[in-house]
Order: sequence, then structure tokens, then C-alpha cells
Amino acid sequence: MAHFEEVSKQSDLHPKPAGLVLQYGTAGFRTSANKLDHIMFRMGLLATLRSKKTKATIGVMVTASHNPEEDNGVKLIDPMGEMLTSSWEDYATQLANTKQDELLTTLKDIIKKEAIDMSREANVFVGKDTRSSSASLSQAVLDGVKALGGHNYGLVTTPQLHYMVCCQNTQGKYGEATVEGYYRKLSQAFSQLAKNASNRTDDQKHLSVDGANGIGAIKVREMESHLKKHMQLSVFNDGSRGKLNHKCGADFVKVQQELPTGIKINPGDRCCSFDGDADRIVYYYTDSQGDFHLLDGDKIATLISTFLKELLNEAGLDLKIAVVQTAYANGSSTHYLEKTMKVIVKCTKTGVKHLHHAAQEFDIGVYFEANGHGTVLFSDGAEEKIQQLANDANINDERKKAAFLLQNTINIINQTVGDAISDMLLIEAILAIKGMTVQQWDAIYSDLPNRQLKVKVSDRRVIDTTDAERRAVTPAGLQEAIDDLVKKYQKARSFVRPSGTEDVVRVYAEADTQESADALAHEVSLAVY
Ligand code: NG1
Ligand code: ZN
Repeated sequence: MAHFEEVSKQSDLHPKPAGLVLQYGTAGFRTSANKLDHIMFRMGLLATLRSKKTKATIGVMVTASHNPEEDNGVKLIDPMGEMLTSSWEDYATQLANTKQDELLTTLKDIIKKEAIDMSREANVFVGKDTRSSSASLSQAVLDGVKALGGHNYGLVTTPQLHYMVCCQNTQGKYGEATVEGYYRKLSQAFSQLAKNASNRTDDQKHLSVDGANGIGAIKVREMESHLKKHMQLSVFNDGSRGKLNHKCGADFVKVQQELPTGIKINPGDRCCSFDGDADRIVYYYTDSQGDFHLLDGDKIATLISTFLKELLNEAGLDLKIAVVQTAYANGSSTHYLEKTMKVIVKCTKTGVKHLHHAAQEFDIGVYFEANGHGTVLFSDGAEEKIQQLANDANINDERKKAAFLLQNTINIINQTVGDAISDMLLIEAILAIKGMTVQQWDAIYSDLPNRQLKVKVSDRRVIDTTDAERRAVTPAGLQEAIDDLVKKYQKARSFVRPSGTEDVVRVYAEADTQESADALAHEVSLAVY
């Protein structure tokens, strides 16, 4: 990159269409794949700068997650496997929007502002999902990092790339920075946990996975041989026939509240769906009447936090555990967690980075978006205490067992980011250890019926929100109108917010019956126009 002439030459091969303005949002850059070539090249450049600045490996993931196959996107991953720090999101936006002939000036500005030593080495890990556009777009990223230590991982899930960036920068302390190393670490922890389950039949070990016709299907198949003894997988929507995220995948199942197409199951079978880059997961089953039952991120957070709280009690460890949710969390889940489980619940703005940061404030922070993106964070102090207890020869068997389970729970979790495969293994292990069926898990609390709608408006940015997006401040009168509508229904709640990833306003409503939730969502969407 010291060779700015080379950057200039390469940049001419990745020209920016005039007039196109994009913003680095909660999902990085995301839009139609045909608008993204210059963005990818420029993010390759930015990742290189970020690597020189942090003296660490940086990740670049090419994916548009649950969006349609025609879209694509890109996100940068910081040294510990976390999302790009917010001050650099601004650089990303600047670099993306700068005119073709001003690219070098913008680049030099960033180098100066951040006092980057350009003689330093750079190392960038690049990963991509299975979209048809991902091959050429990830090549554009590599053109940006050219000759500066770029490593192409090819097809990986988003969380696998986060994991490998973290492993690389912690000198292997978190694990080995390879996909194989990821499978080994997670499957070993899974086997250790599964040993503590009483004997299970093959049926009980069976799980149907909807891979959304994406990367998750490929990766879970790769992992299958490591899991053989303890798990029986049937993978549907593996990309051999259907289109990515089309009528399948976690987002479809969560929003439509119905089975994905392409899955063949019997009543009572335990099933889950990944999204297109395998960082989200939801579970579900159908009952003997054929009714569909969804176990979303809120139910997952409840299962995991209950399990952890019980283990902490058994281990005699005094660690503060909290659950972090967003406004989309079902009211019943919040009520159950606070009133019955008596855990701290925090609500943050939508977007994983907000939840992740909030979860870092506790000894153990369980965070999940209702859509199924989430993980668990253990503070260094909490990990140390668990480790010490596990090594303590003077404790009774019950405490020893709890410490051992906590240790392996830490190892099975991908703490860098929400991870469908890691979450799936943890959930399967918990159900096995507790001897719990999916129906029993579902019965922990009953969801309030709810509805999510999208509304197209001329400018979604006129809506400004407060109180973790639960109340609209502008336009004037909107919140009052929502309040009046909510009063008409029992156990009702509703809010609106501009989407960060699509040009729409999202409307959410819940109430005591599905009819009321539907009616309220409809009436609120009319108030948004
Ligand atoms: P937006 O489009 O801002 O609602 C969606 C999800 C987020 C998050 C991002 C990033 C909902 C309601 N929103 O954001 O939770 O996952 O995409 O992928 O599910
Ligand atoms: Zn995703």
C-alpha cells in the first residue's frame, strides 16, 4: 500500500458508480450485489489499514446473511473477533462514498488521522458465503489487500471467520485458526457435555436442520463426522436444489411463523433453521394437530440462562448473570426471566454490537435477538473462577460436576459472535443433559402472539426513536397515535423503527390473541404513512 500508484491502478479496475451513496450500518454494507464491487475493493484497503493500525489480523466477510441471493454485503471483523469499532465505521462510509479520483486523498487522510505506520505488515482473513456473486466480490476484497498478507479462507460461515480472527490474534489461546480446529474444539466440548446425558435413543439424538440453502448446510455436514456418536442430523435445504434463503432459513421461519419449504418432518420432531451465513438459529416443531411451534432467540436465551444459573448454584459460584434482549423480545420472555428466573434483563437497540457490548458488563452475559442471533460472553474473571474450581481437589462431586459442565459450556460457545452451529450444539447438549424434549422446553413459558410488518415510506429516517427503540420521538404525534391504538387491546405492546438493513420501517405488535396482534400491527402501520 505504500505504493499508492498501485492502489490507484487497481482502483480503476473497481470503479465507483457515480452518485451511489452507501452507509456502513449494523450489517456493514449491504445492497444489490451488482453495486458492491468498488465497496469490496475499498474495504480490502481499509482492512489493511486497520491491520497495520492494530498490529493484528483483521477479518473481512462477504455475505448478505438472510437477504435474498441477489444481494450481497461486507463486514469487517476486529482483532478479538468482534465487530469493527464504531470510529472506523465512519472511515468505512467515507471510503465507500469518496469519488473515484479522490480515493487516494481520503485514504491518506485516514492514514494521517490514525498515524498509521505504513511500513508495518498487514494480515487480513477473507471469507465468503455461497452466493453466486461472492466469488468475484471476495476477489475484489483480495485485490484491495493485494500483496499485503491477505489470506483467503474461501467458503466459511460468518462466525467461523470471527472465530479464526480471534484465534489468530490470541496466539492459539482461543483455539486453532482453521475450520478443522473449530470443528475439533466444539465437537470435543460437545462430547464432554453429552457424556453427562442419560442414555438417549436414536430418535432423541435426532435433529432436522434447514440450512437455508447456504453455507451453514455445507459446514454442518463437514462437522457431522465429529459428532456421530452423540447426534443424528438430517440436513435439508443444503443448496443442491433450492435458492438461498428463499422460503427457508431462520429469518423466513421467524417472520412467517411457519415451516420452511423443503423440510420433511413428523409431528414432534425437533428442527432448526440457520440463516444464509449461519450466525442465526431458531428451533421449531409441529404438534399432532399440525400446528407450528416456534422456539426463537428468546426461548433459546431462556434455556441457556436457566441452565447456566442452575450450574452456578450447584457449583456454589457467585457470578452475576444477565440476559440482554432488544425491543423485539417477546413480552412473555422478559416477564419470565425477570419474575420467575430472577435474572437481570437489559434491553438495547437492535443490532448485535449493541447487545454484545451490554453483555460484556456482566460476569456472564447471555444475549439473543428474537430472530436467533446470539451467544454467551464470560468475563475473564468468571472464566478464571470456573477454571480454579474445576481444578480444586477439595470440592464435593456435585460441585466438581457443575464446574466441569461450565468449563465445557465455555468451550462449546463461540464468544466472538452469534453462531448457529455452536448455539445448536449447546442447545442439543442442554436438552440431552436435562432430558428435556422440545415440547417441554417450549412449555417453559407461552409466547404472546405477535406480528412483524414492513412498511415502505418515502423517507424512513423521519422516524427517530428513544428508550432502546421502544418509543418514537419523531414525527410529532406518531407515538401518541401508537399509544392510543395499544390501549384498545389486552397485554398489548407495539413500536416502530427504521430498519438499518432495508429501506423500510419495521412495525412490531404483540397482544393477547393473534387476531389482536395482527390488527394492532396493521393499524400501527397505517399510522406510520
Ligand atoms: P434491521 O433491518 O435494522 O431491523 C435486521 C434485524 C437485526 C439484525 C440486523 C443485522 C430484526 C427485526 N432486525 O436489522 O436484528 O440481525 O438485521 O443482520 O430481526
Ligand atoms: Zn446472518
